[in-house]
Amino acid sequence: MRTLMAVVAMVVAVAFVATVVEANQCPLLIKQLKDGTAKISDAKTKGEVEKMIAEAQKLHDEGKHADSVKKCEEAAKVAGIKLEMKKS
Ligand SMILES: [Cu+2]
Repeated sequence: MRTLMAVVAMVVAVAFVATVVEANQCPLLIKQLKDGTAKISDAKTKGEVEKMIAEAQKLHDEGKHADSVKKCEEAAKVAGIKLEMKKS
């Protein structure tokens, strides 16, 4: 019983840390995207990327961090930006 509780506590702790790391990841990626977008000269691409950044921000605000990171990766691809992921 004692072992089971220790395992449960461990799993909860790991899940908690993972969530915090993910939650911190999005603003970091969004910042990189915003900095990179400033250098895009093509107005159409720029608008598209800005829209995706806004969506990523919204997903992050809603707590959907994994989706937000995915959206950031998509935006980076369109923008031609290489994102630096935070190492956990
Ligand atoms: Cu987030």
